[in-house]
Amino acid sequence: MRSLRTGLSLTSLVAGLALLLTAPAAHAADTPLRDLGTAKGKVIGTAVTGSKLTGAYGDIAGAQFSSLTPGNAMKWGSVEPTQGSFNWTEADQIVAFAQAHNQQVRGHTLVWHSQNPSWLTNGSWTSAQLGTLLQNHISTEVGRYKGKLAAWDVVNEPFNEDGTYRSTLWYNGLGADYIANALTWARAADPAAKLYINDYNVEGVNAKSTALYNLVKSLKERGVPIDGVGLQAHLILGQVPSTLQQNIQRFADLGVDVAITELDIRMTLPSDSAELAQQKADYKAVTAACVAVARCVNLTVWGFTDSDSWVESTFPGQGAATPYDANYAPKPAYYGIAEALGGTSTPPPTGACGASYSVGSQWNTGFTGTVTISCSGASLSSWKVTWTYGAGQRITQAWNAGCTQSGAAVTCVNASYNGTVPDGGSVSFGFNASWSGSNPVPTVTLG
Ligand code: G2I
Repeated sequence: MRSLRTGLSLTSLVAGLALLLTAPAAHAADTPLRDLGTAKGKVIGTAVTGSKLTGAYGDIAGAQFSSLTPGNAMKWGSVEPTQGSFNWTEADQIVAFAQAHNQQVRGHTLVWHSQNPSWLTNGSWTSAQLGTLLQNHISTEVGRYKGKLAAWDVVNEPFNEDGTYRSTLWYNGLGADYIANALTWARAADPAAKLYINDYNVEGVNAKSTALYNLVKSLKERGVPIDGVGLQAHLILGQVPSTLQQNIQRFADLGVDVAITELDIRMTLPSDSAELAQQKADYKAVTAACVAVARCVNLTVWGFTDSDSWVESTFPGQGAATPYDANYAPKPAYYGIAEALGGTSTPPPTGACGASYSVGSQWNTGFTGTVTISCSGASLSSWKVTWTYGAGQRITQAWNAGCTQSGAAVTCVNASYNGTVPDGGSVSFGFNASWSGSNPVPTVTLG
């Protein structure tokens, strides 16, 4: 398994590297975020969609992160769409992927007001029936993954902005002690999993985070099992709370772990280089706040690529909230995280366009490749990318570009429809090629 991981790391290392004209080799030795995190005692995670865990998405998820959170797959509506009829397919797939890549899994989430099955929300239940349903749900799901998950977001989003309890199926039906009971049932089903309460807008010191603080304090005083708080951190560009580190510290001082569980930082589209630079600073500030507090154990992004983020469909005109763009090129935000974790790599310079080359799937005689042209602080109206193969590889087919090969020299130019690369944007093309013996990654040149 170790050698498998090494192989995947290499592939996605390449996928994640922008070999820019102005700094060609500086990124080749970039250390994956998960390894930078390990050196700081932090687990670095991402939310994932199970069906996407192949190709470049799977390579990056496996190589860069040491923790996975199913974005939707473990929610009640996903696992028990019809009462008594369970679907664990995607959740199991994510757990298996994590095990194969030596990653933790954060279970998300057991008790929430959203994404519940309609049979549950439309039913009319007595308080006793509701309690039994919840206990069985927790026992069944936590029990299924007993010993396999590092943590569970047991209760999600229990508070209103003013710190009062949110009016939900659970609060209305069971009273505030649904939280203590859920934690107790989860502990019984998997004593090894760390049990969290998770919420949003609790990153800084405010009425909501103070309500969470008071709840955790009283749960601990009562001996209710609570191991951590999750600060979701769905943030807006330029608005990292100034009290973030102080807030993390006050929870740590209560004797619980803290995780940044759903970090993303959204901006007004289309993104430009100034926004991307601010986003880098914001990601760096959040990561640094976690690094500064020993009990901040996990920093998880809510999707690592802009192609797998909830933001654009939820906030019209907003997006680009994650550390990789939609073509899997690392954005300045990626380097913000890396730098706060002590990474020494030089991020792509601003005011430049560059091209990166990555190998996607590879079989015994062939492989699929992707080249991404990205611009930051500059733009293009047409492009040409060239490289020289060092081991006899031959392009057999290309799409979204016109490619020719003469001897070892490959030249690819834009198609009629994708010559424009805007500031802060990127364009990708793909190809199939043959190889034998070895398949080293060539240095690509844009120009
Ligand atoms: O809303 C952002 C997050 C806030 N904190 C709790 C998280 O669990 C929540 O995640 C999001 C998922 O990232 C979205 O993917 O939760 C949303 C639902 O509240 C998820 O959106 C749903 C869509 O609403 C459904 O239409 C869709 O079928 O995703 C489903 C699966 O793709």
